[in-house]
Amino acid sequence: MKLYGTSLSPFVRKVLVVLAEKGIEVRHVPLRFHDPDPRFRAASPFGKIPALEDGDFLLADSSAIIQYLERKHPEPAVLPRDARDLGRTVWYDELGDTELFPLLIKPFVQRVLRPQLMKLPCDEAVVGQCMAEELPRPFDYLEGVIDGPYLVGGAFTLADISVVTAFHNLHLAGEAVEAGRWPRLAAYVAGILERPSFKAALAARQG
Ligand SMILES: N[C@@H](CCC(=O)N[C@@H](CS)C(=O)NCC(=O)O)C(=O)O
Repeated sequence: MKLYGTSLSPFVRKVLVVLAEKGIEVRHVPLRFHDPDPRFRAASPFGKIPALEDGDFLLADSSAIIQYLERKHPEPAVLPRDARDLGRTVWYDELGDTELFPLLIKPFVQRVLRPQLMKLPCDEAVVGQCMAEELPRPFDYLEGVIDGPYLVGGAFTLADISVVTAFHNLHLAGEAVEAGRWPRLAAYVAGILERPSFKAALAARQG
């Protein structure tokens, strides 16, 4: 099995965490998005990362890949069996992908990607606005729903993976959740990032 995509991507990291949780052996190919590699482009028609190659089966999109891996390697489960817990897990997966990612990635784009990869200047005003005006709304929401180490059903699930994955990019940009203002969220994120599967994903190759 081959996984395409640098571990700097929060979406690739989601899949790396699931592979580690399930103990699935994988060959990690840490290419960047829009790489011209023909097998990668066959798996990911729009050039986005991650993409998976499992024999003759090709698949893109972190959530699609994780659904596939869960069905093929059911234990340990990252998707709950209970109907309500499953629905809430999918909700948090969407929240991570579509609400948190676009905001948590902004400081990383400005302070890491633009200067180091694009040779463009960082716009600190974008970072300041994101931290002061944009992230407080989802942070307030998460502070209100967190009441333990996991988001759904008292167990580690895709909900935790998807919500926490992009916080690592926030940290790489030198920012973090202000623990005085959002104590539950800060403790929750720190706890999830300490899991061995997350540590393995964070240590995976970037390029
Ligand atoms: N819904 C996709 C999103 C993947 C995605 O947007 N990945 C970014 C890298 S973090 C990418 O490839 N961007 C290139 C593009 O948008 O064309 C998933 O869950 O895998």
